[in-house]
Amino acid sequence: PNLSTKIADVNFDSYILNASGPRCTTETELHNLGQSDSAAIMTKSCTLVAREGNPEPRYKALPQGSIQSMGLPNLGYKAYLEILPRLTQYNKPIIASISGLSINDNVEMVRAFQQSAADLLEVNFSCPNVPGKPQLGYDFEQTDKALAAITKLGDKPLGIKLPAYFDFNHFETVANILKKYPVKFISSINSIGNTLVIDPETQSPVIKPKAGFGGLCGSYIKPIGLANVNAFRELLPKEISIFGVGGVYTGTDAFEYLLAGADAVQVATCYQEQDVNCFTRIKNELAQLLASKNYQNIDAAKGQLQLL
Ligand code: RRO
Repeated sequence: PNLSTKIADVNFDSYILNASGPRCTTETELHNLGQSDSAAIMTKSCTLVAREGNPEPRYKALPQGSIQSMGLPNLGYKAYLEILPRLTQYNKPIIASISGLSINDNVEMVRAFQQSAADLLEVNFSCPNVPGKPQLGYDFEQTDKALAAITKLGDKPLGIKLPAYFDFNHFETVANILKKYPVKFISSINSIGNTLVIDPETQSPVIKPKAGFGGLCGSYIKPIGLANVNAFRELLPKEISIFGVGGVYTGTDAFEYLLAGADAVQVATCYQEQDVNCFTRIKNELAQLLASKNYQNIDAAKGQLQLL
């Protein structure tokens, strides 16, 4: 089967790419993604100024995922503006992830990346791990205001990375805000913010920042990701593409997001715990599964969730 797909009218050679976060901060890591089977090169969310991030330990692998409070470690957006032209040799889409600490920061960075080698811009409305900074996507007034400011700065396809929502009123409210602006895609979901994992042996949290509160990732959050993708697929016009994110480790996981309506999937914890070979493996697994079900391509299976 053909695993190619489109996001915001940009062609992707396969359905599987890296999520912003793991192993996409340094130039070396980004070249590794270029040489891999990841369908695109997604960068770590950047800020105006370089950041070291939160104190360690700030990432802990768990039996079925991970918890982390990285705190936005990145090289600063100007470094990525310089690196991106050196990634065009891989002939795959480049997605710049932008995570300003204020609307003004996002305006400045979106403006700059509009003139860059990036093919798509993913603006992060859902970082849970900067002490004192709320997740933008949970403040609907600020979300509306931020979208008004960043969607009028140029023609590159712009999308936003959303937090998980847990109520139909919230799905509808967010969908109605998105529809007011030329948002070309959403990435759903970010880690589930402000969760707490406790080690009963040490009687301590497993990470240090924010008194142990961090973003929950991996298989634990797949049902939440599937619900968010499916709800937004029902509520948003087809012209808005959807990246499914959360708990993709296997071709079967990717297939579940495809049934829910995702146009492509992003891989975070699995890539962190394994390496770039995971993109090849998941791609092969998805191809085998689609073939066994007689689906010839991504579109044939997309949204084919069969309700009981
Ligand atoms: O760097 C982080 O702590 C981080 C970010 Br920016 C994000 O968007 N989501 C996340 O789980 N961690």
